[in-house]
Amino acid sequence: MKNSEHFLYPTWRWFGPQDAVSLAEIKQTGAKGIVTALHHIPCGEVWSVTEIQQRQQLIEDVGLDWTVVESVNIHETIKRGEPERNQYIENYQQTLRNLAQRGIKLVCYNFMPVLDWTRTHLAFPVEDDSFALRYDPIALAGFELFILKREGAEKEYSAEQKEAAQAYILSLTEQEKETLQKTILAGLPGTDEVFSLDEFNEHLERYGNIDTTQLRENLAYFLQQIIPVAEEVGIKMAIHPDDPPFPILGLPRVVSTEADLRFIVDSVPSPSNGITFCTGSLGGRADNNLPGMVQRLGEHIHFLHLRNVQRSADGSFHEANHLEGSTDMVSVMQAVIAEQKRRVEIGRSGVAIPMRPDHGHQFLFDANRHFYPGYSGVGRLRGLAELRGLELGIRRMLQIFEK
Ligand code: CS2
Ligand code: MN
Repeated sequence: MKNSEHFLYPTWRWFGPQDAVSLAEIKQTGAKGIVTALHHIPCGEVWSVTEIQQRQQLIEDVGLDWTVVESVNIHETIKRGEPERNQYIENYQQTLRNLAQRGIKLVCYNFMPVLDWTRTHLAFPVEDDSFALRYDPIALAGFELFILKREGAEKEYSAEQKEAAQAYILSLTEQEKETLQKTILAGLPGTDEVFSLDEFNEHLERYGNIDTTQLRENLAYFLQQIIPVAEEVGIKMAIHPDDPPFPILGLPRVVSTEADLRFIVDSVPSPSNGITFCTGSLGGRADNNLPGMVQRLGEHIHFLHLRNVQRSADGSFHEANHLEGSTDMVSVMQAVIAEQKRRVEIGRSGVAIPMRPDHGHQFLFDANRHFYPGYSGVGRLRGLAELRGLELGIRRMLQIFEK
């Protein structure tokens, strides 16, 4: 095996032909693989072999490959455990079979109710005058209590928190309030759709009876139906953690901690039942020890999202540069390389784990184009370059497959 085959496989998320970064440009970033999905197909429908093949062809035409599907999204009826879920699970199984037929064998997904990742600010200026994504619990509480007016929310906050949230909302102009609402209620990555307050409230109502235990059961049910099919066709499933990694807006979360991830991999033990290790999402909690989690859960990691967050004492965090912030990226990378070494030693496949820089700041020329939040060009280019440099440096120091 050539040593280069041991390196992490550099990938880049691309949202399809309408993405502001073209495939030809991605080719120049150092990425070799593309992470994408058929974002135009409504959640829950089967992805046909023809559609998959067409998208794959676009990618292969420029000399890249479609390495990871992120994501085949999970229909809300599956998350809520409703009778209609069985049809949607069948569709999901069929999509997996169709992907496998085209040789696409790695599928990322998440199990967050209603919303994907959630932030309160999309253009938070950081020290170097670039812009980052930010999560501020006071702003979220302000939205929840005084704009959304979610029933029962007031019981979840202390008097002090309510006061701070109210003061925050009162300090905003009408336009700033609207921006906050739009930011929190943004739909799935790869769309510009935003839920209205009514739509969102309707979604929340449907989760009225679903607590953490129930959501976890619904995830286990999904895995029991999906993993055997994935295993049969050689697909590896990789669950993405919650972002932020704690319950928000009254919605339960079950993929936030080491114990959650352990429950998931143990619920249906299989090489096909794995993890997307997203340091940015998991890093939103101070009690997640990320290098330790890589050491202990390493064998289940099929896909890496590397990015950093800077947590503050008030519970807020913003996305820091990839090698800065609260997560010790050097230790994470060291733990990842140790896991790769272990795979080589036991003769296991999947050594070149696909890795992407996940989000990036808006830097330099990024202001000239419309990117989906977090998915800037220069910002991610910098992240990928830094991460690959870090990887090479650690390999050289430890003399692990570096030449
Ligand atoms: C992203 C994910 O925020 C992130 O870390 O990588 O939100 C991703 O868009 C999906 O949630 C994965 O299913
Ligand atoms: Mn991620």
